[in-house]
Amino acid sequence: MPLPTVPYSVPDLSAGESLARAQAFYERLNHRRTVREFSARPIPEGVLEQCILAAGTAPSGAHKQPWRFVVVRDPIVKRAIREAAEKEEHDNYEWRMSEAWKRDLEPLGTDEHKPFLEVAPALIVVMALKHGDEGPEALHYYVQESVGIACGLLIAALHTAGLATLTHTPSPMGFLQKVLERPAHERPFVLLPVGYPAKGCQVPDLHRKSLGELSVWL
Ligand code: IYR
Repeated sequence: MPLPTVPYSVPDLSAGESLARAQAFYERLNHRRTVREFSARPIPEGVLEQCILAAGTAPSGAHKQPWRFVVVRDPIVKRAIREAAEKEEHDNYEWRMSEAWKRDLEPLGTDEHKPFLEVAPALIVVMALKHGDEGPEALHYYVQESVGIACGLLIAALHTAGLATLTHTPSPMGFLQKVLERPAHERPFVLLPVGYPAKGCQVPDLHRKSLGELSVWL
């Protein structure tokens, strides 16, 4: 049965207003940087809730909304996550990652130590739902694509709210399911430490692809 429909339109912008908004949005997002040093400054009440609602506006396969956002603020849980993540990352840097991979990461200065997992006031663990909460017969479609889009919106929303994030993908991530006591159909997808950059925080002076490099127009 098709859903009932409701009227829909987009704001009727002039060409100039359209371009101005597109430019302003790009400039705002281009200011975003992944931060690895966080301060303990608390996040204002209600901000994470709004950003998660923004993430939940993402399109998804058959509108199944195959995501859940687990917000961790409890220092004991943050410490458990840090300990487990550092154990996995130790093995990654020690023997699981190729030499080429480690060389590629060198300019970014990452290593197996993840203090941000305890210092950042909140960690958002984005879960991809393999199927609906009702059970395996509640099928989900294009889960990776859908959750990936939701993560992009979440990162953009957090940035817009003046917060910094780090896109952390400890690997393998199975430990998160255990530490967070989540059911088996919730698969950790990405972990975002969220907060404010530490005083004197530095980020690598990296450059983004130009329009010519990142697009093809036919
Ligand atoms: N997961 C490891 C390694 C790592 C991999 C990529 I690709 C990065 O962009 C950064 C780090 C870690 O978190 O250190």
